[in-house]
This record gives sequence, C-alpha cells and structure tokens, in this order.
Amino acid sequence: MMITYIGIGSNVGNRSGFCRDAVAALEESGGLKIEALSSLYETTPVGGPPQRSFINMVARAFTELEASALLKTCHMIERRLGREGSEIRWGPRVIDLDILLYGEESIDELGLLVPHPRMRERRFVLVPLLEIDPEVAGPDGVPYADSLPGAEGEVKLAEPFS
Ligand code: PH2
Ligand code: MG
Ligand code: MG
Repeated sequence: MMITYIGIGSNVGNRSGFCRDAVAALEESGGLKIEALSSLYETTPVGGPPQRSFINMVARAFTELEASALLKTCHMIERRLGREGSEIRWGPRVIDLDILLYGEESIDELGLLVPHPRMRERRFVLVPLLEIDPEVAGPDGVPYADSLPGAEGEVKLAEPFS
C-alpha cells in the first residue's frame, strides 16, 4: 500500500466542477482510496500563453496500484472528462491530473517523473499540498514547506471542498 498525492487543475469551463468530477472519478476507479482533500484554490497561470486563472487542489490517497498503472488511471479520467491531449504545453486544459508524490519513491520512467519535477517552484501545488499535510517532505527529506517562500504564482482560497 502506497500513499500518493495527486495534483488536480482546470482552467476551462466549470473549473471547480471538473476538479470535483475528477475526485469522484478517482474514487470510482477502484484503484485508490482517497483519504484527504484540500480546498479549491484560484491560482494565477504559471507558464504557457496568456490564459484564464486555474482552479487547483490536491488529493491524498492510498493505492495498491503501481505508479505506471496510477498514471494510466489519471490519463483515462482526463480523457473521460473531455481532455483532448492536443493542448499546447502549459496551455488551457479542462482537467489535469498529475502524480505529485508516490510514497518516498523517485521515479524516472517514460512519461512519468515523480516527485513532479516542478512542484517545489509552484505555489498552486504547494499551498493545497501543505493544507492537507503541513509536514510532508520529498524523497530527499526536504520539507515542501521550505520551498513555499521562493515559489511562483498567486494562490487564493476559492471554496472549501465540502
Ligand atoms: N498547470 C500547468 C501550467 N500552469 N498554472 C496554474 N496556476 N495551475 C496549473 O494547474 C497549471 C499552471 C501545466 O499542467
Ligand atoms: Mg500539470
Ligand atoms: Mg499533467
């Protein structure tokens, strides 16, 4: 059994609706048991073209899935919620599910880098992550709270999850 953190984001259409649908789909996928959810945050876009602000959140779950199978589940849910897979890099997307952490593992496989390589620089990841687990650290042992002051972007609370 592994503990994993998944970053969820949307900046097209009903942004918080897509994030909530993604949480429901993760729960229904059967591969994981969600046991903590952050609030939903409105966040300024980091990178990419000029675009609408995002809604971002983080889920923590237990899973029996291998990281590669978890990634497949995330991609399946993205497609089911209407993601085309043809967006420009860091551009607008209806839904984005990123594996942020998978236990204490460092993974470098085709299409999968864990911890997420840019999470320390992104306030839209760190703020919801630290809301659910203020003490969380990377496989390197460095707490993510240490990265918050230097991270990029503006984040404000949009709505509680429930
Ligand atoms: N995702 C990106 C690029 N930039 N900016 C914000 N605020 N939130 C995101 O989820 C996001 C982003 C690529 O996945
Ligand atoms: Mg992403
Ligand atoms: Mg992604």
